[in-house]
Order: sequence, then structure tokens, then C-alpha cells
Amino acid sequence: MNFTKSIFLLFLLTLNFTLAFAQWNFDESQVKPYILPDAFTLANGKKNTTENEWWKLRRPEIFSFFENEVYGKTPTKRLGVSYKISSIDKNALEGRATRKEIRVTFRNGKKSLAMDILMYIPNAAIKAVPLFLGMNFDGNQCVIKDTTISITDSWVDNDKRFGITDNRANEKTRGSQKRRWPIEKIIERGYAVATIYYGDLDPDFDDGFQNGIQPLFYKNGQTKPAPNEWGAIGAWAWGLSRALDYFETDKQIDAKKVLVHGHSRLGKAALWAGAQDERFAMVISNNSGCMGAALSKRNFGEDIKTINKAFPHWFCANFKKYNDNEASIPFDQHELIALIAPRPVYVTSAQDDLWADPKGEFLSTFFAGEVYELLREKGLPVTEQPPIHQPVMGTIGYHIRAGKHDVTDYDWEQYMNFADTCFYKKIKF
Ligand code: GTR
Repeated sequence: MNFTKSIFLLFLLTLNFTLAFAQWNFDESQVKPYILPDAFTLANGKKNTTENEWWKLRRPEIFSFFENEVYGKTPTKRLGVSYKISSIDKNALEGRATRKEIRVTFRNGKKSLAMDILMYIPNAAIKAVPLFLGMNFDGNQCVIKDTTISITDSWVDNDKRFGITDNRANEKTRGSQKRRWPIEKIIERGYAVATIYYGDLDPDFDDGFQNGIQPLFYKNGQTKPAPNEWGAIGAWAWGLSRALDYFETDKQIDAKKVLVHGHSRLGKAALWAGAQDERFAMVISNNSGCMGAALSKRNFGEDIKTINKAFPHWFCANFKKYNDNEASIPFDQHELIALIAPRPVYVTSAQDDLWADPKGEFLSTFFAGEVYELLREKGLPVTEQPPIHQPVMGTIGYHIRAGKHDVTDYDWEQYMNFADTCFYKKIKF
């Protein structure tokens, strides 16, 4: 190869590289102007001005968009369900908690699917307690190092760190995520805590919806969800609601105070669960980013084409039409948060998590506030994104912390402070 040829090749390589990364913007000064849809303008152009109009007219419009065009419709049919306490330890955490495992089995004809709930309830409680419910990424055995907890038998991602090569979890994964689950601290603060493995509901890979919960709902001859029916995020959100069904039967839990939380993709699922199921008393979205709390019309970080390409199974098929076309979406994520109003919502960002667009996460909480105010609750108590480590709490709360995409003790401290404020010392704004 001669010199000119190699220079040309180098030029092409650099160009390719630049173009590949140029598709995502991480520079605030490069955010293009965008028009944020008004949460109060009805499809017929009229303005929603009253609480009644919100519940009767505008909320259903917004809800219908998210269910038909984004996450997909969740089936309303009730499956056969049974609960079996598979283990109970009244002396867990050195006597401070009762630990239970509940196997929930769903049935439709010959098809069945099991979901395991792991829960800890403070022994000091004198009455039914509020509970933090969240999904985990690697199986219930990952949230605490305890050899008596059952290891998930569902599909898990292969992981060299633990020698997983056959998509089956093993002993080495016990406690692997424990730093994200400060169970002792949660118990000390008087809350119960429960988790389910998201892979029990729908393993996180694109298999054309042959495994997971979806097939239990297929009509005769149906092989995949219709274009407006649920994807994986919908299935995960459904599982959260089914865990809540169980808590309603458990006398130790105050089922009117169940807080649903989730990190990243599971933060997207938590928001969608809270939007659909008004029994959830509070929703916490940790670093949920694109199609979670972050605004889509702001060109910063992950975009719709990228998320649909990397995770074609997360959303409904209809959602693909917004690839490279954020401007055409008639709604934005502040309206997803508004669907949770007037219940408390807490959103977190991490300073280095640019992929999730921290400012976009803040802005959607800010703009959702208008709806909270219509419903006589305080939105965010600020108008500008606060600096790091300065949480702000109205009925919507928000913080940004230093560091990367993760769940830390700092995040949990704020979740619990927010929950304390909302549940125990309800402030009237
Ligand atoms: C990323 C994805 C994000 C976020 C994250 C996660 O790869 O692009 O939207 O969901 O995964 O769930 O960890």
C-alpha cells in the first residue's frame, strides 16, 4: 500500500469513528431547540383546566398513547395464581427481621410461570409496615449473601465473573448485588423490603416473546404480541403489580404504602408500573434515562433509535416508528410522570451518567409538576436543576449525586427520607 492510499484509509477510519459517535450528543451547548408537548392541551386543541377534566379526558389520552405506542398494552385478563411460602426465617439479620420467600405461580391451561418474592420485614414493627418493592438484575440470591435463599432457576445472562456459561445462576452469585440493596438499613428505618428477579417475568433478550409471561396470554394461534401489546418492560411492570397483589394478602405489610423502585431499565419499568397501577403509593426511578424519566425530545445521550436497536424487545412494535423521529412524538416523558400524579415520585440522576441525560431527567420531573399542582400537590420546590448532593423534595423529589450509573447508599438514604416525609409527616404544601 502506498503512502497516499494509507493516508486516505486513515481518513476514512477517522471519519467513520467520528460519525459513529456523532450520532449521540453529550454537549449541553449542542442541544437543539425542541417543543415540549403541553400536558394540558387535549387532542381536540382545547385546554384541560380542571381536576375533573384531567381524570376524565386528558389523563386517558396520555395513558392511551403510552400503552398503545410505547410500552404496549398490558393484558387485563387474570391468570390462575397460587402463593406458596417456600421459606420463612423469623430470626433473619440477627433477629432484626423476618425473611420470607414466596413462590407465586401463574397458570393458564397447560402453561405456567413462577416468580419468587424475597422479603424482609422488621421484627420491631408493631403494626403493618410500608414496603420498598424493586426488581433485581441477577436473581434474588444476589441481593444478600445468605446460603439459605433459593437461587433463581430462571434464565440469567452469562457472566464470566461468576463462571456462568449456561445461563444458569450459581452459588458464586450470592450477594453479588448486595451493595445496591442496603437491607439492614432499610429494616432499621422501619420499612419492609422485597425483591423479585426481572428474568422470572421475561428474560432480557430478544427471543420473539416465546419465553416469559407473554405466551400465557396468547389467544389461539397467536405467537407474539400485537404491535400495540406489551414488550419486556410491560411484563416486568406487570410482575411488580402481581407482587403487590400478594402484599395485599400479607397482614405484616401495609399494602397502601408500597413504594416501587427500580434502577435503569428497571427504573423505566417502575415508572410504567406506577403509571398503570394506582395502588402503588410512591414511585422511585433511579438513573432511568431514555424512555424512563429523561425527556426524549432533548437530543442528549441515548435516543429512541439506539434503544430500539439494542433492545428490540423492551417496547411494543409500534414504538419503532419513532426511530430518528423524536419530534413526531405527541407526548414526552414528563407526561409519563404526570400519570403517577398526585402520588409521590422521586427521580435520581448521576453526574457521570450522561447516557441517561441527567438534565433531561430533571426537566421531566419539573414539567410534571404542573399536573401535580392542578391536583393540589406540590411539584418540585425548585425551578433549576439543583447542584449535586442537594436533594429537593415536594410531592415530586429529585437529586443528582456524584458518580456513575449505579444505585448507592446515598440514593437509598434519600429514598427513605422522601418516603418518611410522604408517609409519616405528610407535609401539606
Ligand atoms: C443501557 C440502556 C439504558 C439503560 C441501561 C440499564 O444499555 O441503553 O437505557 O436501561 O442499559 O438498564 O442498565
